[in-house]
Amino acid sequence: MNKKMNKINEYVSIMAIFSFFVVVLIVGFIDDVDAIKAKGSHGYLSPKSYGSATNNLVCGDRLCSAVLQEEKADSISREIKGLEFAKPSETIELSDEDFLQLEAKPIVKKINDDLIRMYGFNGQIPGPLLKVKQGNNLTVYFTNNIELETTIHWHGLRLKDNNSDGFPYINQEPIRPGESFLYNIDFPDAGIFFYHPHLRGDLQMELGLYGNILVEPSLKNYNQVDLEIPLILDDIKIENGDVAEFSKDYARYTLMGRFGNTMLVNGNTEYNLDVNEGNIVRFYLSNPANSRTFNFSIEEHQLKLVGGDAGKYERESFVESVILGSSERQIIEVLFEKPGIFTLLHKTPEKKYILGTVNVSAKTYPGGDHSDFYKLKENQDVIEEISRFKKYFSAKPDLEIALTLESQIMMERMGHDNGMEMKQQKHYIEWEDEMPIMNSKSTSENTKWILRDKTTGKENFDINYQFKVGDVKKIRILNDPNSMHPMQHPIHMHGQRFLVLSVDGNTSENLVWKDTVLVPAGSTVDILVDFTNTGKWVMHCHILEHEQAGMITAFTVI
Ligand SMILES: [Cu+2]
Repeated sequence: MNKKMNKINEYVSIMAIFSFFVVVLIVGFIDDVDAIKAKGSHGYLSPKSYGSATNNLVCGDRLCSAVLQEEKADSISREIKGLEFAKPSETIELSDEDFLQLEAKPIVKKINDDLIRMYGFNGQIPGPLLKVKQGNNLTVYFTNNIELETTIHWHGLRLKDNNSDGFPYINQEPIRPGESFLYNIDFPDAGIFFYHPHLRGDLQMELGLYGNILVEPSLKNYNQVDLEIPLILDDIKIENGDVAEFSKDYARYTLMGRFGNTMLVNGNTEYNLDVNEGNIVRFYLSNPANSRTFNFSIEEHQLKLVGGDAGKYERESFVESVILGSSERQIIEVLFEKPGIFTLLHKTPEKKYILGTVNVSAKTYPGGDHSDFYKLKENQDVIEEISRFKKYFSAKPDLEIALTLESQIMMERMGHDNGMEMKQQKHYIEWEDEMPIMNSKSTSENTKWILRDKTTGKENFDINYQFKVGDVKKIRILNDPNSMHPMQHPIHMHGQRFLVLSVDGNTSENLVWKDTVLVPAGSTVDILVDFTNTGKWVMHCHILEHEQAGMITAFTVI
């Protein structure tokens, strides 16, 4: 009898332990379901829902479990002890079929008087300038040695290999700390492009992970110049001697984006370029700032605008300044005719920022004849290529997309004292953070930026457009003037190219192939997309906090 009771007791104990594990498993499953639901509601995978712990895998020189444990803290490490100092950006000239190693790792950088923990590609901010030729191919062996998961996106490159485009879960799995990934990239278009992470870009790009790719045209049809200079215009938000706080779990400043308070040109607060009197310089401008739109000019100099995102304009023109929304590029040529020190400027209707200087030395030897500089060229190759698309220019839009916002905190604060901030200044472009208090309280959890298909009413990742290679589609983008906070959105499309046909009904007279269009607040923009590359791609706002707060969709090209 006792024996039997013992058996029963043993059985009950085993069942109790078994039931306990079943409950644990079910709770775990519910957590996963919540994570999946969270994905759906935001339309974008929050870092919370990314992979779970791994046992004894080694990440770099530590156990992955230790790395993941560290990641559980809400904020990211700010430790600078033992880190190398950021090196200046080097130029790497590459040939066809070359192999390149890139590594992302923590470094320390001095910005004004502050030593700041940042990230760099190959220890550099900006990352190395990759110089390649149009039509070439490159293999990149990338190693992630930062403490967060990451990926690399090759911004503006119409890649043949969709798996190398870098969008997490669509093109590849996130690269965990200590892991590596092989990218296969090619360069069908000439121009200035850049590479950057596509996972928590708001955090990783702010901390220095970006670099330029200069693709030289296969036909030497650029103007003769004395110097070629890439200028990367950025800003960083510094508070109390460090970069303004990040959460590891969600993006902050999601209403207006993270506006910086310190301007950087090629990573420097005091950029200077030395040239000689009579030099012509071709500047390749790009803007990897989280949110800021730049209006770039050079004191006392005209800018010859020659190229945009993905190549040359149909016609060269002289302009006083060029505007670059986040992630846009512009190529300009400047003749420095007289000696002196001239400032590089970012001018808004209300403010003037000095970004750096150009020091022009007096000529000590007879220079060349630069009278050609004032002759503006028409690029027949570009005009002819674009003329093939003319028949679509006046067609009705194939798709209409509205850009708008749902914000809990703006709803809550209407009528409260912070309503003072909501004076509804309707600017075409928001040059500064106009509502800093509300912006600082906004996160990707309480803000939802929306990209909505007007026909189906579907939003963000629920849209799922389908196209075929060879399709040419007119897309009308309407930036809702009545949203809770109308502001500009730089809309970027992966893997394809487009023409900006018109803004508010005003037809563009001088076209250039692009991958990003700045849609001002309240404006309607028509773009004509040339679908050339197969795969699953994304289209999103390049204000990185807007992207994190949902303003992104995917489309498939077969
Ligand atoms: Cu946006």
